[in-house]
Amino acid sequence: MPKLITLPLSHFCEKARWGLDRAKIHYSEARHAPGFHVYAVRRAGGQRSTPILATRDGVIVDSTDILLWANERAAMGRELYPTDPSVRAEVLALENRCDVDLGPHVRRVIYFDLLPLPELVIPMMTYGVPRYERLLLPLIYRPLRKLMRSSMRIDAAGAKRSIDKLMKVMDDVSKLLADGRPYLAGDRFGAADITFAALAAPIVSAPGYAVPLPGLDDLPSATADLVRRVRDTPAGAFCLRMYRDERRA
Ligand SMILES: N[C@@H](CCC(=O)N[C@@H](CS)C(=O)NCC(=O)O)C(=O)O
Repeated sequence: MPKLITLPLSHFCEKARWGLDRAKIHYSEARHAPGFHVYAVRRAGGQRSTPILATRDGVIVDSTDILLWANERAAMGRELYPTDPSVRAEVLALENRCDVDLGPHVRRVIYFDLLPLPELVIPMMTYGVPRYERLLLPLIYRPLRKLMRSSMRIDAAGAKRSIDKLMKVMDDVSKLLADGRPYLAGDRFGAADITFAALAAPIVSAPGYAVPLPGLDDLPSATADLVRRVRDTPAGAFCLRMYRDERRA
């Protein structure tokens, strides 16, 4: 059975997980706490980034490649990409745009706001991981946080720039949706919707995400204001609708 190695809070991992679930692929998931994930990823043949999917065909080390792999093996009617070449190109372009211009910026903003709050973030980082990782993470949290801040350039100026970047994607997706289309590309739910919704989920605190995300009352007030602002856009509402209607479908 293919094995998906993930970080519980990672939205790129959620994208891969959603794609596999949607395609009705049987797989197992191994969740690891940050830091500990490196050993699991290396053991499975990856470098350090998650998600990775270990399969009989080899190791797949990128969320888009995992979705393409799942598409080839999808149950009938559960394909993630359209067959029409022009719609497929549209889906891939949207997916790439979200991977580059949305995912990393959502992550930076969320970590900038939440890394100072270990009591909020550690339970999310350790949701579903092996017990010893859950027990050890608090002990390594401070140096880990320092490393995360420097490797992802998480600072006030970066977070501010990332808010602008992610709001630009929200604006563009809202414009796409303005013609009343039910899905982002083509007439069926698929990879573009999964990618956008999974990568936006942490910034709208979407119910139904891989780990329970904080409610508005549990977030620092500036973060809660941003979540409200994003939820109020058509794109934010679309993300919530995809979680409500399609995540478990
Ligand atoms: N382009 C990659 C991005 C994956 C990515 O950024 N993964 C992050 C989590 S959101 C990660 O594993 N970071 C930990 C690390 O690199 O050690 C994909 O689509 O799979």
